[in-house]
Amino acid sequence: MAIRRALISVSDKTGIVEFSRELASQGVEIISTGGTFSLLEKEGIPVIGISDVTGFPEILDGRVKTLHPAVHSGLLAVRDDAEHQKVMEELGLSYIDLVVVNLYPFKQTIAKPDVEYADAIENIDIGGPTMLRSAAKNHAFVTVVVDAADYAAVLEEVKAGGDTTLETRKRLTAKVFRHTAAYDTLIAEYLSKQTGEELPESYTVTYEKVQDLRYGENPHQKAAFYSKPLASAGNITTAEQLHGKELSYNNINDANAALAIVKEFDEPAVVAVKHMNPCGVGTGADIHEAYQKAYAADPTSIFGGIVAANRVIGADTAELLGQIFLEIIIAPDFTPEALDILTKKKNIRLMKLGELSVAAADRKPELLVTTVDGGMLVQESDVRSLTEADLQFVTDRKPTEEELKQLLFGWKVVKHVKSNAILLAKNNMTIGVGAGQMNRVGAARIAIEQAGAESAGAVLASDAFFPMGDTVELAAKAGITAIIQTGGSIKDAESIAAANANNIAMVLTGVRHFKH
Ligand code: 93A
Repeated sequence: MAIRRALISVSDKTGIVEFSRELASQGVEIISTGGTFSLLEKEGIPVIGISDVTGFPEILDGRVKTLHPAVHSGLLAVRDDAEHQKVMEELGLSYIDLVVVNLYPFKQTIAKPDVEYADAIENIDIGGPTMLRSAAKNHAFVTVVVDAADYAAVLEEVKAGGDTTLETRKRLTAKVFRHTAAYDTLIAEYLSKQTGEELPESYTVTYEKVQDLRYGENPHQKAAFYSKPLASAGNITTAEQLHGKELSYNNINDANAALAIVKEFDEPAVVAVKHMNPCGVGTGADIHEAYQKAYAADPTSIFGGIVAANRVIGADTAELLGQIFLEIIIAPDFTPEALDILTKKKNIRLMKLGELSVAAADRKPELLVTTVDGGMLVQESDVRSLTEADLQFVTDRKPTEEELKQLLFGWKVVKHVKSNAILLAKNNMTIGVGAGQMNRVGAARIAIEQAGAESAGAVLASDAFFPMGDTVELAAKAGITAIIQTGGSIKDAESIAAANANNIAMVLTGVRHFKH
């Protein structure tokens, strides 16, 4: 078989003139719709108007152009079926062997900040997907192209043999259904948002590939990076890279973890992350002070880490940041002087986040997806924040004002530490982080050991309740003066008694922050 007739109807006209000209020169007859027809005709390419095929005008503002049996029988007829051949002949219908369609720009339309609902609706393509589906279903005979990136390969095959190979048509068909599925999913997601039907009740979200990654967590694992089409600003998916090598899988994951922590704070804050856990977090009167604390928290682990800040980075902080090896610095922005300093370092990646306009307490949960073999788990992200009013004071001694401040600081960070998590804080910085242990007292040991002499007078935060009094005893020995924990264990009384015996002020949150 050979490709004799093509129907070309594209919204995105990139590359279409060259492709059509080449097809025409191969003797392919071209049929086209309104805008595409005008363009091809203007360029001197022989082209037949769709109305000449359907015997019907393009009507209703173009809503009905190609939705006609003359088009769809031309696409769907089984070429080697005698009955089909007979019907086509009797009704004077012609075969269409190639369809080149890309759809109304629904995504680009809803991405406009001031998009009108009616405009979004008008950009739901009906005729385009219908043609794509007809052609794709009949790929035994028909070639269907939805992506300009495939023009060259199709042309090459047509030039070589007059037709595409079945293998190519199968590949293009799968692509069509991926494309129309994503197109419809985006419409569903947009409409669900308009009616307030939020995820995860109706899981329809589709992701778009941002890029293939060099590899995954390890070099032998293939990987790619996807983003949600309606992702809000201020995320790793929307951040702009100003300098440095391409981000790796681990970079993206770690930067995302660092951002989640820094967004907990409305005051200037800096977070250093290593392997998804915070190794140093500090807040201060300005970002410079916050960075000095995040660094001092653990000057060893920050090396090769990822630093996130919630304020613009200036020259003074850039000087300090430039003194150690960091994989990434991500911040709302960098001053020109800071950029001058940091771009001198070849191996650092600089990411501009844009303004973090949402206050920590007002953040809406995002959707978290974890796959399991054969399925997936979907949950809201943990954006619960806490104020003093939520706390239950359970010991003889109430925390001092300073202890309370440090307890709330520690609580914001411990939420982001892999469970079981114990974190020590003092002077608005983390001084010891025990992450990912199978028992709580083990996590406490790690945090206390890391803090060393600093643990005297520090506070302790635990991501969940204490099943025993042993962690409290350990804390008391290290000189810790206040503890924040979930509460609700049957052994609460034991922990509270241990705290009272050691003059420790303990507060319960009633909220748990497991992170497994
Ligand atoms: O309005 S439609 O849903 N109805 C149709 O019958 C139809 N036929 C093609 N949209 C339709 N198209 C779309 O028009 C194509 O998918 C393509 O995106 C666009 C090309 O229009 P024009 O050639 O007029 O620029």
